[in-house]
Amino acid sequence: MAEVDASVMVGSSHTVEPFDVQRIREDFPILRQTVRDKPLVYLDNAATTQKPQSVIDTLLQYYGAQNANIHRAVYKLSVKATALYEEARRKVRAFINAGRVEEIVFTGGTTDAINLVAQSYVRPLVGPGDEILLTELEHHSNIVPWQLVCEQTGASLKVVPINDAGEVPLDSFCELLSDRTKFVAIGHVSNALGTVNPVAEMVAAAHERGVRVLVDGAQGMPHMPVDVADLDCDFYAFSGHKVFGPTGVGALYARYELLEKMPPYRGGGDMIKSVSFDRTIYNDIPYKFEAGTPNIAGVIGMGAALDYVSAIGMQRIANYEHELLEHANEVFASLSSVRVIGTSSNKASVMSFVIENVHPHDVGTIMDQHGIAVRTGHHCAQPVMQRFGVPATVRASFAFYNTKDEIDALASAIDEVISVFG
Ligand code: C6P
Repeated sequence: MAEVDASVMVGSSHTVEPFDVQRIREDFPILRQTVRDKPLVYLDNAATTQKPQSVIDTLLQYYGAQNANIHRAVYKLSVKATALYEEARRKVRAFINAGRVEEIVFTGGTTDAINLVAQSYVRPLVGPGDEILLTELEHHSNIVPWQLVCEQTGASLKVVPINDAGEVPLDSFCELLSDRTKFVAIGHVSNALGTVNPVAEMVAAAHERGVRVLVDGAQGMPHMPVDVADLDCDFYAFSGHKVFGPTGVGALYARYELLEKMPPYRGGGDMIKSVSFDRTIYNDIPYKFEAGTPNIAGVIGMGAALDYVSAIGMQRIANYEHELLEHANEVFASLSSVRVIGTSSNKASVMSFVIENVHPHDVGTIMDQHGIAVRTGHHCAQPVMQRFGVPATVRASFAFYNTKDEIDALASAIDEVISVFG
């Protein structure tokens, strides 16, 4: 199993070691490959992140030596698999500083977690005349579940507009909070633009009116320390695959007292204490919300991923990524015909851009010729594209294993695009 450099193992607040990105890259086997005889430059981290060897080894170890169903049997293998699964829950709790382990529900990812809250908490809460408040920055996963609730209940959506920098001004948010607002759902970090929302302030403003808040943390978790106690949010949703773990798994943090009162979202095995045709008694939280055999390997692998980034230190990751973003800002400033979309001063490491008279998909194809992986399209955030009057952008999203050289390679490829189409 690849080990993290001893200098990296030191906690973020104690270390004086420089961020050794070359050493860190060695932990990610996929980064060693070439694409069209060029080194892979993977800049699509907002879509999904690559996996360190320790996560890959954890999955191999699980399927090779530990696989059994959980919570169901007394034999040794099942007891072991159950222990590993529950250990991962404790890791998630500690990672986001939730108060209790019962507040962590494993889900299929962010989308699944948001749908759980929409159907189990918000649907019974709202009716005609009530409003659910979102922002114009949201990913479709934090829009469509609320539209479904509105169709089901007669409630309506209110949307806080973004400004030209791609930010949600706090005063605009506060203006739209009203007596009709029954729930708020906001993204921590925009996947399309990288904007970091002032989530703690937004939560505080909503709480002043007694309104509960869900934070879509899909893009927050990979880039910065997340402390749900500091944010004071009521729900926080994230995906394992965006934090260097497996796909198809994630978690929902929800306040204990809310989870206790919420009805189950799905019925099936493991979410019950007893079943008869007359009466079913549901299991305790969080199991009440984990019907059926879960993604056991995925959960355990996600725990290994959180161990990996914790060993580096989330604050060190945030600092290094900020350096990358500053470098990208400098490099992009010298590129003609490029319009960066999303220019907030508080951004995670995302560069979304368009090149004059060139369709983003053509840009993506030329990038691919250089071994550079970027996402082109609407990024599942069509309202953001509509706001800026573009059908699509090119999005380069950086992780802590990316380098300034890779950003320079991106800039050279952009230069080539401009000369080819110019
Ligand atoms: N964004 C992107 O390329 P899932 O698919 O459930 O793991 O995550 C959904 C999701 C929810 N919220 C935000 C802010 C997101 O960025 C995403 C996933 C990917 O930007 C795939 S569309």
